[in-house]
Amino acid sequence: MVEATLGLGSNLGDRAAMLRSAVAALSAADAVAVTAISPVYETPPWGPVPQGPYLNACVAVETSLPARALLDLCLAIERRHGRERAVRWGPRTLDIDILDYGGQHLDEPGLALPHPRLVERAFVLVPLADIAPGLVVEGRTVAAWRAAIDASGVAARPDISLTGPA
Ligand code: A4P
Ligand code: MG
Repeated sequence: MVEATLGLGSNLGDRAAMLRSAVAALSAADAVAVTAISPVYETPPWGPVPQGPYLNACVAVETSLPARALLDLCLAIERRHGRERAVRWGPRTLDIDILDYGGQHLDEPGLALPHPRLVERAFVLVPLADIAPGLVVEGRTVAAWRAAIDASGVAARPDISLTGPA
C-alpha cells in the first residue's frame, strides 16, 4: 500500500457538491481508502485566466494502485463530474491532482510527481498542511512551505464539510 495525497478544486457549478461527490467516488473505488480529509477553503483564482473563486481541499488516501492507475481514476472521476478541458488553468467543475505519491519522483508525459507547482500554491499548501504537515516535498516539510507562503485570501469555509452528511 502507498500513501498518496490529492488536491481537489472546483469553481464551476455546485462547488461543494462537486468536492463531496469526488470524495465519495474516491472512497467507493476499489483499491483506494480515504484516510484523511482536510477542511474546505475558498481561494482566489490563481493564474492568468480570469475566473471565479475556487473551493479547494486535500485528501490523503492509501492505495494499492500504481501512480498511473491512480491518475486514470482521478481523470475518470473528473470526467464524470462534467469536466471539460477547454483552457489550461481555466475554470473547471472538478480538478483532482496527485500531489504526492509515496514520495516518488516522476517526470513523464502526463504525470509529474510530486505535483510540480505544489509548493508555490497557497490553495494547495493550506489544506495539505492540515492533513500532512510532516510530508517532505522538495526538501522541506509541508508545514514549513505553508508557513513561508502568503496565504492571504485563502479563507476557511467551516460551513462546508466533506466528511459529514451533505
Ligand atoms: N498531470 C501531470 N502530473 C499530474 C499530477 N501529479 N496530477 C497531467 C494530476 N495530473 C497531472 O491537467 C493536465 C494534465 O496534467 C492531466 O491530464 C495529467 O495528465 P489538467 O487538470 O487537464 O489541466 P490543468 O489543471 O488546467 O493544468 P494544471 O497545470 O494541472 O493546472 P492546475 O495546476 O491544476 O491549475 N486557482 C485556485 N484558487 N484553485 C485551484 O484549484 N486550479 C487551477 C488549475 C488554476 N487556478 C486555481 C486552481
Ligand atoms: Mg489538474
